[in-house]
Amino acid sequence: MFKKILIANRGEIACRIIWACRELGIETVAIYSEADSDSLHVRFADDAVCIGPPPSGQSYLHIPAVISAAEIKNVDAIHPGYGFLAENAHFAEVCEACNIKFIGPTPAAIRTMGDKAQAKKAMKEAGLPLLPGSEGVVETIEDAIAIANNIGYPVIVKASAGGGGRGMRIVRNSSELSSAYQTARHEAGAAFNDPSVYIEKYLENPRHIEFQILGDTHGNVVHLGERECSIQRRHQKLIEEAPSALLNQEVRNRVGGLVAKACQEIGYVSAGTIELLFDNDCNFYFMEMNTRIQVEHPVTEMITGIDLVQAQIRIANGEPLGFSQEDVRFNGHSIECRINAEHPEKFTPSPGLITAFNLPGGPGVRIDTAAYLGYTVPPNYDSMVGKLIVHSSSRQMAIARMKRALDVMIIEGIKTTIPLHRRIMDSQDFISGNLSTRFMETFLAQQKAG
Ligand code: MV4
Repeated sequence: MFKKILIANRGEIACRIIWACRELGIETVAIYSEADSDSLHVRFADDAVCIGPPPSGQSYLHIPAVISAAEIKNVDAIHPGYGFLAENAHFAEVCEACNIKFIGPTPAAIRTMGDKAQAKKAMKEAGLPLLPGSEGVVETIEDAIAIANNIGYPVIVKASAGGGGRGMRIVRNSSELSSAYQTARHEAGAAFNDPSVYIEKYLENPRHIEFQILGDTHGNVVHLGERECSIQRRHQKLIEEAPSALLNQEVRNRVGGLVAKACQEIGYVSAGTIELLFDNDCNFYFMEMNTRIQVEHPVTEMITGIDLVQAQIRIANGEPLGFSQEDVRFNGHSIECRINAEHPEKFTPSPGLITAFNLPGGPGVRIDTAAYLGYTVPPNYDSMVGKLIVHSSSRQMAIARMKRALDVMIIEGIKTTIPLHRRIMDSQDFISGNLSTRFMETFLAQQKAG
């Protein structure tokens, strides 16, 4: 097994990876920016290296600084967490070239899935259904018009180098297509240095449901069921749960089996997520594949009992999964609320000093956070300060557990999403499982109307 791992991240996920390493008997090295010297990941790691000033481009994203820290501390492997360098194929290659194991998939898999048009082609060949749309990138406006007319409106234009909702344009009729196509290309070129876009049929009220998979270096792939991620705002997820209220065991086994087979076919290694859109009739379509551990991974851990971060580390070490699909059992229901330091109405960041702090506990409550009383949330990074995760026997009981946990959760001095989560737990649409990617839009409009 690895002796020492460098964690190329910060915040709650850096702490989460340290916990996994500690249980496996692996030494940890934290890296941190000058804004993070008081962070818990620095305190809890066995060793820590300051790698640069607060802006992430000069610290957590600065490959020479990260690799230098790894070389100086003589680590065997690097865990990238999520965000930052987690889906940077070049970084994974640099690790390999330096004889440091990158804890994640191959650079080739990261590169393919990072190009969303290419990812769709690969997954179509591997057997996953796609929405009607362009086969790959749309090179000219004439092609765009022909494709849109062929599949019918509404359509959506997406940046191939984008993902997660960045660089998308919904087009409701042919008169809007030309300008949407041009704007999307322009935005993609500016944001990703790649103007490539593709087109697909736009689904009005889909659910965003994603399947967790694990693949090892011996060709074994299993799925760990789905996460319902429809509750999002500005493409930022707010609440995730497992399982989805939409899927029964037959659909779960069928779709999960298809997804695992596709990942096995492409030779996928490590933890990965297949993002699907579902309509209410359980028709589903492949959208994107994420090649990292995700923020919402705990809800899957809670219902399967499988430690996903430890699994990533064992897989990177060349170990076989050690269990098969039949061994994976789904138990109860789990919900995660993302606690962000942000203004409740404007959803703008609210960094600053935490002046009062109380975390819930008790049966079935899990907190993944790097925040504490007296901690100052820096303005330089993502506004998520922690995650509240609950597990119980049923969805209804999980909601009750989340409510009682939120009731005693106190984070003061900064504005957080805690009050918003309390209100969502009381909403009739949430309670009845009536979810779609439009949920937050409807919910916020209802709140405004009183
Ligand atoms: C879609 C879609 C409907 N139809 N694609 C958003 C995140 C990114 N992964 C892709 N996303 C979507 N893709 C088709 N063909 C709906 C979404 C979507 C969304 C779109 C507009 C505004 C808010 C949204 C929230 C979630 C998902």
